[in-house]
Amino acid sequence: MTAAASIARAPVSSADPFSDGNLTDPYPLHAALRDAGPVVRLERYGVWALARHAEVHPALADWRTYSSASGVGIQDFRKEKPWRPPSIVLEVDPPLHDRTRGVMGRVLSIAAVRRLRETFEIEADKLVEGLAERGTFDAVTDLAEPYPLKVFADAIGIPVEGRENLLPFSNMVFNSFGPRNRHFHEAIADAEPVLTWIFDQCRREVLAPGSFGAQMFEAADRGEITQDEAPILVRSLLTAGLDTTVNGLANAIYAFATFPDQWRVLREDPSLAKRAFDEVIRWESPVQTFFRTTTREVEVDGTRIPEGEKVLLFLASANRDPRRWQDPDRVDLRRTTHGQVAFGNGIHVCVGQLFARLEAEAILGACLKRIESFALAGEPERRLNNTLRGFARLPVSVRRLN
Ligand code: QZP
Repeated sequence: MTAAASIARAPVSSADPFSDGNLTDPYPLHAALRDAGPVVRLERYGVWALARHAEVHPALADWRTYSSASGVGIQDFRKEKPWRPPSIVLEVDPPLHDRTRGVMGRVLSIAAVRRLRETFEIEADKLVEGLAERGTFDAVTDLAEPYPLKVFADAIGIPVEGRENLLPFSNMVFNSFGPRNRHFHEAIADAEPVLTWIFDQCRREVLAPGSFGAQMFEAADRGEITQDEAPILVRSLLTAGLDTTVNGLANAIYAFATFPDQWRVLREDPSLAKRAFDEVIRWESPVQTFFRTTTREVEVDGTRIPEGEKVLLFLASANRDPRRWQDPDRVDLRRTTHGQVAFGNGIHVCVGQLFARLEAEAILGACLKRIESFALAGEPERRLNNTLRGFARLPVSVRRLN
């Protein structure tokens, strides 16, 4: 079968998933793509879309067919120079992937969670206590941003000074996975000082002893990676570990302000706190989409995708696919979230997810002790990004317990 014939066979959409309209409210597009078929050709970009859970979940697990080595953005590294030097854990396949992934996994381990849990909880309590006292605050700028920028940046081991560069940096990287639209160009408009600062924080001399960052260099000392690779893995922590959890935490507060009955459910049964975050990120996935590249011609439920093609995986759409989830647009802490793909699936599944969960549990736990209910206190303001879904502003008011 030729490429031309296969293109004719898949339904075609002229939609732009990265338009302001679709970034503001992606769910009608997701439904249309799912309903169009198991694979849809996005003619505007010359890429293929998978939007149903039945296709997204197994595609994520099939790294041989759906490669990351050509980049997980719309850019094909074999045809264009990558916007940034590629990640040696994200933008790579086995066997190269496995050595660096092993180092990351050992650093971000359960043992590390045990070591840091108390610190993360103390910081969450301090922050939430002040906010509960105030009663009205911005869940983004007063809570979801400062918390990871304190606890996770401390854990990585970078100095406090200059941390205001971290979110602008991840805003660049997460926009760079999409097309060269306004969001990308605005994000990189003043990139140079930000990139210089980030590069500087990846050096051994600035990283606190015992920190995640320092441990990358210790892994190099043991010969698990090269000395040149250690700073690149520190960069991965700084890129992937902040803005993702910022949006996850903001989306969690938004969920409980939107579904106040679910906060009552959680208050009645705090043991649901672990599952609560999974359900929130199923419902409003911080990482909405990313790409893979086919290594061979592949048949997806009767439709062929040629070799060497970019495939856009709609994680957020799979997470709300009514073929997979009952009443998918509702937050329901009692549902089983098994199979949700907000952290991905397969060998690239989020390596930092234990820490994302720890942060969410610490914040929700601190809120459970002090907050009876959340309500929106103004119009939320979205922050549009080619990959991330979240807010620039989220005004909320809380009713304090007792
Ligand atoms: C970003 C890196 C959802 C992912 C695309 C998040 C991500 C993971 C890893 C890196 C960056 O290694 O730089």
